[in-house]
Amino acid sequence: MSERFKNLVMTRRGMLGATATGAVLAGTGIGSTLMSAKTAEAAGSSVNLAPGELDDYYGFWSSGQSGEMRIMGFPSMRELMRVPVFNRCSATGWGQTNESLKVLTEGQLPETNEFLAKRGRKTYENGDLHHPHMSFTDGTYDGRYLFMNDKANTRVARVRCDIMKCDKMIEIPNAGDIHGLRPQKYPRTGYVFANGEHEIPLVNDGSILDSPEEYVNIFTAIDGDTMEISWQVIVSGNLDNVDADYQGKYAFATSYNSEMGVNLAQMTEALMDHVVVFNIAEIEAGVAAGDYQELQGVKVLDGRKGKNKKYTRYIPVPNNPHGVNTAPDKKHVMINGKLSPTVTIIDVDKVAPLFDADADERSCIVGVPELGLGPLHTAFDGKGYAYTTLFLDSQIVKWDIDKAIRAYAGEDVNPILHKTDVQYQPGHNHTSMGETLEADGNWLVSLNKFSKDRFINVGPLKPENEQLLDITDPLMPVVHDGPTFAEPHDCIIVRRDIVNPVNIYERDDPKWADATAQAAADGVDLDWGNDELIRDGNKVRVYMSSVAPEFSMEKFTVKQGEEVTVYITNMDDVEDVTHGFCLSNYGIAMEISPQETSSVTFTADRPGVHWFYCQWFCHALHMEMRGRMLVEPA
Ligand code: CUK
Ligand code: CUA
Ligand code: CA
Repeated sequence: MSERFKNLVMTRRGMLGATATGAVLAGTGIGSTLMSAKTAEAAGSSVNLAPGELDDYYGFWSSGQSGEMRIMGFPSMRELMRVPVFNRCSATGWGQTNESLKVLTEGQLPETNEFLAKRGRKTYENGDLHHPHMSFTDGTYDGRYLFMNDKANTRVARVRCDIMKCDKMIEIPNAGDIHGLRPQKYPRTGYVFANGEHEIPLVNDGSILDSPEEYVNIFTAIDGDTMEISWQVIVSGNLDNVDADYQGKYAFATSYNSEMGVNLAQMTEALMDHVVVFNIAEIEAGVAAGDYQELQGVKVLDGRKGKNKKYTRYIPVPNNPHGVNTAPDKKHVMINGKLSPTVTIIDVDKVAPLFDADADERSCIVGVPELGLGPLHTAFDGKGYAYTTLFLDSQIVKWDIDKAIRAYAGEDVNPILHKTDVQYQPGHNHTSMGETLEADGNWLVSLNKFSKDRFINVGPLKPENEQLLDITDPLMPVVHDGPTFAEPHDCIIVRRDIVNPVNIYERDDPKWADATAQAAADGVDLDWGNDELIRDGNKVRVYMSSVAPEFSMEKFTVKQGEEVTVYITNMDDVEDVTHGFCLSNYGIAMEISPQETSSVTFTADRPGVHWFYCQWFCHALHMEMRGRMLVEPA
């Protein structure tokens, strides 16, 4: 693009942005059209990276009902990778390889295994991934793991940041549909907190429907290192979102259904719902003292209202609240009001007294700024400002935390600094490093639920729209629109020096430990890539390797009805030379990245010659990289 044309485009974009926010600007007295155009241009230079330029941040994106996690380059908003987690993946074989099936099934509940087996399946085939969050050490990201929830099938998964693959997944017993998820920020993760959103009978055996008083919701603490459940707490009301403090003392969870209603009218009946505060030290003491019942192998404590004030407290807030966000000032927790146009500010230092017998639960509230319609989530810049999404107003509102607190104390100050229109109906927003002590105040992304007219029409199903705002500018101009497929809810933006994935697998990666052990038992050393076909009763194990552009085996023969496992080791130790194994008309395909071993098991029930070919373009002779499986009829 020529300089002249670039300036023209930028100026026009800046002008449009200024027009869109014109009404809001008029009220604040900040800025002008000229200033907006100028900053959009300046910001544009770092958003629109030139070919070959690298991003400053990694973005880790949820994909909602697509079930995968996505890696974005940020701020360019280029989608870099899709990491299959709760979904199936045709490219990588996630959900099909033995290595992925182990991850997907080892944490499944016995009753789930039984239920799925009746449908001829080993694991769920869908997921709904809402909240990806990185492990913390001392209040900031440490680059070890990413944790994420599956609302659809009540699961929590972990992704290893060194290889960017899911290595653990557990189904949470007793709870109904995990929604909110956040790791402990201090001293480290530690616990991963997970909210059961949908209330169910405590023993959900089909004998109870219309006795909602026997329904419960469950808060779960998972050990992020082992991915085992540490404890659960029964609560009153449901649980929506959660966040942890920077002291390592509490977790805070919103409840929009404190009514324990089972339909819309009942769930929105009360003007006040609540935030549940979990006292981690007291809960740990309760576990140590044996104050729990054991349900499906988990220690479950009773933290319902009025039952045991040591474990939980219930802070009344308006009204069907949604997001919970702890500010990097280490002190304030924002509760986003959703049906109330307010955010409720909790002071963490005022929470301890709530656990005294007759304390007023609202005494920890130090501000309730009225921000606009439909506040859902709040992000931070580390400079004392907060940025809240207004779903109904389709705006991001920037406000001053200190002024909001002073206004609540009676001073005549307006905490609202600016509102930027977004297109349209934002859910989560997120700032660069914004949920850590290293919040840097550079960028904000608004994850908008509707794109409407922002892109050329693709039919009745529209993409969502993610917009990038430059928050170094007081006018917060929108500097980029990006369509995404169903349906990122949440994301985190992590400085790139924190994330250091490998380029090539280490041969002793635990991912394929089972394959290594089986090979050793069969006298095969996978590291040397030797070919072998082992017949073991009705089972056949085929070991081969790949070096571009050839599989080490040109052909192999099995009999109809035999259970065949193909193990392939990619002997290439060259960066970016991934091979695949696709077995035609068998519905089988998998990824084998440099120095990786992958395996897949299937029944050879279809006679004939079946080509297997490499489906990852790896070499000038990639098309020739193929071999034959002969299945002899029984
Ligand atoms: S939730 Cu979707 S907009 Cu699942 Cu974090 Cu708020
Ligand atoms: Cu190997 Cu394509
Ligand atoms: Ca409610």
